[in-house]
Amino acid sequence: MLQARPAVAGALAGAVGAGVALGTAELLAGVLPGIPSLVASVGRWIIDNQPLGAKDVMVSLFGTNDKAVLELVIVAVAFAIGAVLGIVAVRSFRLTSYAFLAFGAVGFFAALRDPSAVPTFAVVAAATAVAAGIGTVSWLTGQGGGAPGPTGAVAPSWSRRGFLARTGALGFTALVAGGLGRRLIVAREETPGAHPTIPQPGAVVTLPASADLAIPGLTPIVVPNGEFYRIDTALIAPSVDVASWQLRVTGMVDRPVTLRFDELVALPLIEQYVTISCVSNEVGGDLVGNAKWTGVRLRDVLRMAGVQAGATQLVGESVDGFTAGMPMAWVMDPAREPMIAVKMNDEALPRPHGYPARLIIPGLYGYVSATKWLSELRVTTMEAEDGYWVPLGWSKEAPILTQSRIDLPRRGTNPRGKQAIAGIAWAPDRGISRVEVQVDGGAWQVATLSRPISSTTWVQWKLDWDPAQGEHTIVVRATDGDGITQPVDRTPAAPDGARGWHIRVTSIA
Ligand SMILES: Nc1nc2c(c(=O)[nH]1)N[C@H]1C(S)=C(S)[C@@H](COP(=O)(O)O)O[C@H]1N2
Ligand SMILES: [Mo]
Repeated sequence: MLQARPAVAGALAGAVGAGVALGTAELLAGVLPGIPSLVASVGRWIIDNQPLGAKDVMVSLFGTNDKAVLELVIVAVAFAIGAVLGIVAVRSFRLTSYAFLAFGAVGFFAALRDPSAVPTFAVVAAATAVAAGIGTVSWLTGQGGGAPGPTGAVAPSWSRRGFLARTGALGFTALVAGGLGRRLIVAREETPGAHPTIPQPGAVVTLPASADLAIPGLTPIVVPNGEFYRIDTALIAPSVDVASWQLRVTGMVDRPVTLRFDELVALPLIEQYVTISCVSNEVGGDLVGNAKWTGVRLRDVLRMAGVQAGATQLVGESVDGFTAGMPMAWVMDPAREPMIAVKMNDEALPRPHGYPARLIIPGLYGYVSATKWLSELRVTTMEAEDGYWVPLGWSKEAPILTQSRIDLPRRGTNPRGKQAIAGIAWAPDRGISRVEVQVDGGAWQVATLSRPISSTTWVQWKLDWDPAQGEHTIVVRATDGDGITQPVDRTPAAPDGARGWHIRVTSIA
């Protein structure tokens, strides 16, 4: 095989070598917590250095699968580079070895940016992965090991079938190792973090009766943690150790403060329902959710440090370097209660949602407020610093815009008979005062609202409907607590949130 088609065989061997290297790295990352996934580390590096508008393109093409696609592309590129290196190996094995080493180094340095990485572990993981990759290419091509033949090459005397069988077996093993490693990583992400006992909050909030219209198929008023939308730049949620976690308050303060987790939750605890939304949520989209958050008052912590006059911005930084910046005036406005949340719907914050502590600021989009895996509160000025997404073209200030969404009837075809047109509407923290529905261009009809939990949360709305057979067009618009109705004209999500009425075309059978 190798003698007959050296380029094809080399390419196969190289691609499998790259696969073995990645599979080894992923498995090690799955088994040992201090070792970050090389693929995810490289992905994160790409995300942090993305060109303007790249995220919008990815999200518009792949929705919330954008990160999975990014990782697949990284793996595919690694295979392609491996194939080229395999061809090179047949001529110069040394060059291929150096190239593998170089890629191992790139992976290692990318991994070091992960705050949970233990550098010595990461070195060992990268070295093991590189060695496994080089060893694979060496074995499959017969280069680099054993006594060099007269031409400097000792191609194995395997038959074509023998070569393909070995290549296939190694490739398969690499796939299994990589898949297993990824499963272990995801399992770790889903394992709830330990919590030192959190005292009961002083005042407990309960759902008012009729807060939920309880219509089958309609989004529930409180979204369970497992179904809550997730958006962040982390390919794998940081696994923070609560025992060594600290929150620092720095910048324009009288006394910088550092709090351990037990010190944080020793402060008075409060609960509130708050609807949070992603600025990337298109009209009709599902990047929005409502949960009960338990935590401490952000202003209590800021008061411990003493915010100095002239401070106009608060930046929340996460353990993995993400930042969200918000106006200090928004945080200090007594009309709302910004919080450092440690629980979500009565459970410890799930790792994907920011364990052990995150910010929840009523009324602001997530990217300018809701820092997960919170590690630092920086008191500064608006001019001094931009949060993560601002240089990428998103607004520096971004209150959540009023939105309404139709959940029922569903897209496509629906059965005839009496049913509800229903959905949700939100305008935190102005509240929703009215929702109107228009069917087939008729008069606007006022929908029934669920009893609002508070002005920081969304409401459900419904309108009874007994449709005739055929196609129908339904439009919804909401009016917020200030009496301002959503504008009809659609705008894209960038730079400060999507505007426009949600329209659903449905066909009744
Ligand atoms: N550390 C960190 N916090 C973050 C983000 C992030 O990328 N990293 N993304 C923000 C954005 S854009 C949104 S919309 C919310 C989403 O919170 P959720 O995933 O709990 O729904 O988290 C915010 N907090
Ligand atoms: Mo977001």
